[in-house]
Amino acid sequence: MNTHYNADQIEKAVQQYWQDQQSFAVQSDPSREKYYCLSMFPYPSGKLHMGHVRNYTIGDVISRYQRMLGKNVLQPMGWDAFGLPAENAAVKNKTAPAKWTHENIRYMREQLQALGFAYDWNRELATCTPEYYRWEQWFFTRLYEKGLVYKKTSAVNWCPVDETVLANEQVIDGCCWRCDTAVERKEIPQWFIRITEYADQLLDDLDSLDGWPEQVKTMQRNWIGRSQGVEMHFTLESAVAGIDGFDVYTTRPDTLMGVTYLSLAAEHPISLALANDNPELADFIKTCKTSSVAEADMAKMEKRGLATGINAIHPLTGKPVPVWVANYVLMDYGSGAVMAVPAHDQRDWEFAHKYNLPIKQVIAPADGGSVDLDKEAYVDKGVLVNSGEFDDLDFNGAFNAISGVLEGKGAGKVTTNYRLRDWGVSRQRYWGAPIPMFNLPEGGEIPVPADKLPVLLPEDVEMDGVQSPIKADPQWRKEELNGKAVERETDTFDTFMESSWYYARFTCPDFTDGMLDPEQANYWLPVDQYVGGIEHAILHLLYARFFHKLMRDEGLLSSNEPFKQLLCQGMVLKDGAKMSKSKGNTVDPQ
Ligand code: ANZ
Repeated sequence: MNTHYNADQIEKAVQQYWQDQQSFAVQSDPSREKYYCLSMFPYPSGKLHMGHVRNYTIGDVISRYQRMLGKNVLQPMGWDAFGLPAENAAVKNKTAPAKWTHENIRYMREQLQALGFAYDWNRELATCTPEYYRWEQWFFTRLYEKGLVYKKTSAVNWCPVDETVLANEQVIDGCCWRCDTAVERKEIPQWFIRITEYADQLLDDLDSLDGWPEQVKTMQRNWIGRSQGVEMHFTLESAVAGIDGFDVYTTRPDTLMGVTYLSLAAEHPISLALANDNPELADFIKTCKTSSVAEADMAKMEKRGLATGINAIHPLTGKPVPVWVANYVLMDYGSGAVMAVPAHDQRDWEFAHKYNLPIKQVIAPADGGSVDLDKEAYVDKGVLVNSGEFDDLDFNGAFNAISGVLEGKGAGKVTTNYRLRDWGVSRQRYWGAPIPMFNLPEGGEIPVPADKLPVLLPEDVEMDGVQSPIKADPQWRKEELNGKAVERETDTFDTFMESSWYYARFTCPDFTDGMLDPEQANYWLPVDQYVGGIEHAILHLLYARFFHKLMRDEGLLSSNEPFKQLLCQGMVLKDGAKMSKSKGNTVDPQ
């Protein structure tokens, strides 16, 4: 007998045996207890790195353990195959993104096989294949028919020199990565899915996920950000272009007596109307547009504003309050306008200092302590002062009393608001699933009928590095419907679309009669153990939970949540930084 473990010989032989015996191929079997173990599938970037190896080893150990307990264990593997890196690599290496992607898949599959993971390779799928994305397209048209999909103009990063839309990661210090031109904000029509319709369910069902880390649930709760507040109406002293007033949304109605000015978003209809005969304001609105839409940039940008010269009437005191336009007010949150309380909101405090606006304290610490408003805003809840009949009330008392008075006057109502925005799924990139919509010559659009699906993405293309090949080709968009000329949508889906339902498709990857085979889906789902990186704690997991509920409501499966247990592995670091292909610091297991 050999005294040394000869990995090359032994592992090859054993792996060959597993392959011949189909050791890890599984079938649903209602007489046996099932166990579905899933590790997040990789983006086929070229080669595996040690981060993958760690992640997949954890999932493999769990799967083998459950198998030894006698369970019917499903452990599949596949490829999250659409995305921007393929386009960049294609330009650099003068090849087509499809070819590059398939070559990477071939290489990485060999690596995974050499590692000997117990996958059911018969279920392998790649999201860039029409067999996969056709069902995503079909599902989108179903959502459209249910009113869960809509089109809206929304801001993108725009490079005026390349005349192209840039992804957030293509904006470097506010400039285009390719030509270094300052990036502008541009409003273009884009498709959205109404995830906000499911906000309450997505929030409430977190309570049922006992097998999830508390930290991840907290991150999801904060991202959804349900808040109780008051929407109240401020009437303008004199109407602007027929608009007689506007609503503000506040979570702090207790501070209403401390309002010293009001702020509108640059894109607010009143701001736009006023700009028509106010060139200074028109200029200011324009500069607000030339900043990137990335959330991180929004948070740290300098607060700037401009007085409009008009006043609104305070709903309780009847006194005039000046109206400003400010760059830190977001048009798509609440109502795009805020009541500014510089004594108790830090952003308003900074703004008021900069522009010499009055700061009026209306909240004092409940314990009788003092506050120093020359240093910063006092943002905690406390008891009311300088607020007339409301003095001495605490937060809850004041919330109820003030919202009650406003409701009585018809000037406000208690509302629930979410930080969560609807999901913008349009991308102006090539390497993604085409959005299955026909644009009509007379305006408007209709979903691509089921018998014309899939809308195929051409794979044999040349990338010029600027325009998406399907946007550059006027022929591609041409199509006929019932003898009428229509145009195909040339935008593609956000790649989070594909990764939102792959776990379910693994239960029936070859099913051709529908997106899912409910029998298979209901046997295997939910996933018993999901393993992956903490960097997906918010978006991927939220979108997958959302898709699960959408598929449930379409009658494709019957559970409420996709992942029973969640294990977030730590991140494999190299010299203190995350090991990833994009950082160029990977260690290849080879
Ligand atoms: C007055 C006030 C006083 C506020 C105070 C806070 C503290 P959350 O909790 O995240 O929902 N706000 C409302 N709409 C906005 C918009 N479109 N852009 C920027 N800010 C906006 O935040 C709600 C608070 O965010 C609201 O409550 C409003 O400021 C601000 F001492 O109103 B507050």
